[in-house]
Formats: sequence, C-alpha cells, structure tokens
Amino acid sequence: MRELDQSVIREFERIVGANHALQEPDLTASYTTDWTGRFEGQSPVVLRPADTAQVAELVKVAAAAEISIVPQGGNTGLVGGSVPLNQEIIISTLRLNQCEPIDVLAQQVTVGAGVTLAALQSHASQRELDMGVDLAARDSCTVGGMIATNAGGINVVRYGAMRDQILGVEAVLSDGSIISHLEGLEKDNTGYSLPGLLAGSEGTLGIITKARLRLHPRLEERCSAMIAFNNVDDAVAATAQLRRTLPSLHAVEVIFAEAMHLVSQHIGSSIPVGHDAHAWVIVEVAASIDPTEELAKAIDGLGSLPVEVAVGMDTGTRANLWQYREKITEAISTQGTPHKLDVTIGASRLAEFVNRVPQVISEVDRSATALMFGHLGDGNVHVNILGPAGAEPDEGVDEAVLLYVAKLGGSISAEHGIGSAKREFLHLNRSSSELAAFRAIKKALDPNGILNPNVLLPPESP
Ligand code: FAD
Ligand code: 2HG
Ligand code: ZN
Repeated sequence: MRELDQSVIREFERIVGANHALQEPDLTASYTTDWTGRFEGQSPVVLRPADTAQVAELVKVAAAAEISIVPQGGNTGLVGGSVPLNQEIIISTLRLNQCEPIDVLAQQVTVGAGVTLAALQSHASQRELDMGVDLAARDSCTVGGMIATNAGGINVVRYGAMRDQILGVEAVLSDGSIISHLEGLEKDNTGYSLPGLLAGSEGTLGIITKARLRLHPRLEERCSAMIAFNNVDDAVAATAQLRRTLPSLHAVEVIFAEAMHLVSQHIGSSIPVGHDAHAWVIVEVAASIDPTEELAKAIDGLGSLPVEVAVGMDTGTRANLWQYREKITEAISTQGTPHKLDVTIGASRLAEFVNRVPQVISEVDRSATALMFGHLGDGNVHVNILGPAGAEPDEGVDEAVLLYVAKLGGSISAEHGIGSAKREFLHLNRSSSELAAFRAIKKALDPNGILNPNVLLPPESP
C-alpha cells in the first residue's frame, strides 16, 4: 500500500475531521471494490468532505503533494472508474447530500452531488415533479456520479440522458478552484457549456459538488405491458412502431431469452408470458390522463408480431412485470463475475447484432455464456458475459464483441462510460484527431493529471 506523508494525512484530517479521513482497510473496503466485485483497488485514505469548500481545500493539498484522486459517489459504476486501481486517494461525495427547496416556477432544483437518485425523486415528488432519468441503482447512485457518467436508464426515450437534465453545475477543478453556475437559465449562450463538458467526463476534469437540474411534471397515470416475441427482428420492428404511435411512451425495455430464464429463476417466479419466446419487451406509458386505451390500441396495431401480452394497470401488477427487467443485474451477480459490455447499435443492424453475438463470443471462448437485455428504445444492448462456473470469461471476448460493434457502426459505450475497462478500445469509436482534442482538454483542466488519471483516455504511447 502506498504510504502518504504523515503531514499530508494531518492536513486532510484538519480539513474534514479525523472521522472522515478513513485509513483502516476494513473502513475503506466498501470504497475500494466496485459493485460487481471485478475491480478491486487500494487507497491510503478515503476523504469525506462536508461541503464544496472542503473539497476545494482537499484538492489543493493533493495537488501540492502531487497525489492522484478518484472522485466517488455511490460506487455503482460498472466500468471500473470509481475505484482506486492505482492507489489513488478517494474523495467521496456522500456527505454532499443536501437538497435545496424546489423552484416550482422554474421546475428546477439545486442539489448536492452526493444526493442519491431515490432521495432526489422523493424530494421532487413532494411538489408533483419528477426526475427525467431513472435507473435500478437509484437507492445508491448519486447525482454527481450520474452526471460524471452521463447516465441513461429507462426513460431516455422520453427525456434524454443525464446531460439533458443539467442546467448548471458547481465543481472543483484540479487546482482547487471552484466553478459555479447554478442560476438555471433555460437560455444562456455565454460561452462554452461546462455542464455539457463535465457530463460524461468520469471524474477526469473536475469534482462535481452541486447541480442545478431540470424536473418534469410527475405523471401519475401509468400502464405497463410485457410483450413476448418469437424473434429479435419482430421485437425491433414492434419497438419502432410503438415509438411512432405512442405519444405517452415512457420506457421500452428488452430482455432476451438467456437473461429472462435466469431472472425468472432468481425471482422464483415463472415467465409471465410466452415461455418459449426469444425476446420480451416491457413498455410503459405515462400521462396525466389514463393512457391505458392508448397502449391497448398501439399493441393491437402490432398485428401478429407479438406472441403473447401481459398488462399491468395497478402499481402491484406493474411492479411484478418490471422486476423481470430490474433484477437482471442482481441475478447475474449471483452467478459470478461477468464482463459487462454496454453498446448501442443502430436499429437497422440491431437484430443482426443480437443474433450473431453468441457466435462472436464462442469463437473466442467456447465455454462463455452471453446474457443480453437493455433499453431497446435507444438501441442500447447490455451484453453480460460469464465464464464457466461464474469465472471471468477469456479477456479476448471483450475485444471481439467491441470490434463487431464498431464494424456495425455502433457505440462501445452507450451509458456506463469508458472507465478503466474500455479505455484501450476507445479508438474503435474515436478518431486520432478526436482523441487529441480530448487530451488537449484534459491537459488544460488538469495539467498534472491528478484527477482520475487512469480512466477514459487510453495511456499515451511512450
Ligand atoms: P460512482 O460509481 O461512484 O462513479 C462513477 C464515475 O463517476 C467514476 O468515474 C467516478 O470517478 C465519477 N464520479 C462520481 N461522482 C463524481 C463527482 N461528484 N464528480 C466527478 N466525478 C464523479 N447506468 C446507466 O447509465 N443506466 C442504467 O440503467 C444503470 N443501471 C444500473 C443498475 C445497477 C443495479 C447498477 C449497479 C448500476 C447501474 N448503472 C446504470 C451504472 C452507473 O453508472 C450508475 O449507477 C450511476 O451513474 C453511477 O453513479 P454513482 O454515484 O454510483 O457513481
Ligand atoms: C441496466 O440497464 C443497467 O439494468 C445495468 O445499465 C446493465 O448490468 C448491466 O449490464
Ligand atoms: Zn442500462
């Protein structure tokens, strides 16, 4: 373990208090291993500042001592970007958890970066408003982490991803200076968009401490359906039609066969419809007046594409259908440590991709299993690959799948980010000129490379 100079530790303790400068391995363990258990690091100290001023002071001390920092929120990231794989110190935002009063007139709110998504949703609901991004890690993931990864989730078809929800940010840069622009003006063309730049920056450009977020009217009237299909092409065709015909469309998710069988076993409940189907689409509509009729008509319009349909009209039956989608990540974790690939494919190549991927994987590792599911409305497929008896698959499977994605003109990271897991593949999607522009931005904002130095950008060749 890297030893830090005791005088630096004392400086950190002076800023945050000794109780919030964790050094004992049993206290730091939950901060140094990622959610999947695949990425495990070590850190000489985990710092838990109480406010932006403390974050700024900590960064100044770290910068003077040339110590690298991993910013961390809820540690639910899935690409090995939130843990200290190279003995960095951790600055945890979990105490930056204040929600300011909702600005009802503007439909906006300013919150601390450490506020969890569930806490934000509950805060917004008190004024009949809602957050535009929702995802299954809601009880732990934080606003700062969601901005830093530009998180997507289940409602991108309606509201866009996290970048679309941000009107302003406050952040600490690598020299300890603070940038803050939280007025929340809908129109504000005064130069570069720093919130836009920090969204998806994965802790490499600044530590986000607060955000001004757009909220949406809370749509209480909801209806969900699970639709089973005989093949992937039918599921893709139906999804395109539902997007065209359903103005109240709120989510269109997909579960492919292996993932469906596993999650059904995990929940201990049989597949609700189409036991022998190959793809299940979960559709949710939400509006201020009951959208059930609209959904029924749209499903009728799909003609003979569906094999079978189950509808959930009240909270209980809707939750029952949704658990088959929301519990997949947890179900996979009970089987072992997967390699998680999170890709987007254009609609016209999507079915071809899903049908061919198992073959692409088995050409590299015959004993590996692929489990697929995702956000079909966005063309976003999550490919989870497990080796035999829960072991990790052959390293080469990642490259084989991502090369195939690039060949089909897709993205190697739809919503989870690049982290440390995919940085060696970034060149598959980004040209050398784009990578040079990325490096120039990094150099300008973090000239000494102390902010999450081992994620996103590939190492420079010597
Ligand atoms: P962390 O994991 O702590 O950090 C993630 C990255 O952001 C790291 O690079 C870290 O350095 C950086 N970071 C964190 N906080 C800050 C900050 N304040 N300033 C600067 N950088 C920071 N993602 C999706 O997009 N869609 C999904 O549907 C989805 N579902 C999930 C379901 C489960 C069960 C799990 C475990 C994860 C899921 N994720 C999903 C992945 C994950 O990206 C999101 O949960 C979330 O965006 C991460 O937030 P976090 O606070 O946990 O960030
Ligand atoms: C989801 O959509 C998350 O459920 C997690 O993005 C995906 O576990 C995964 O691969
Ligand atoms: Zn997802």
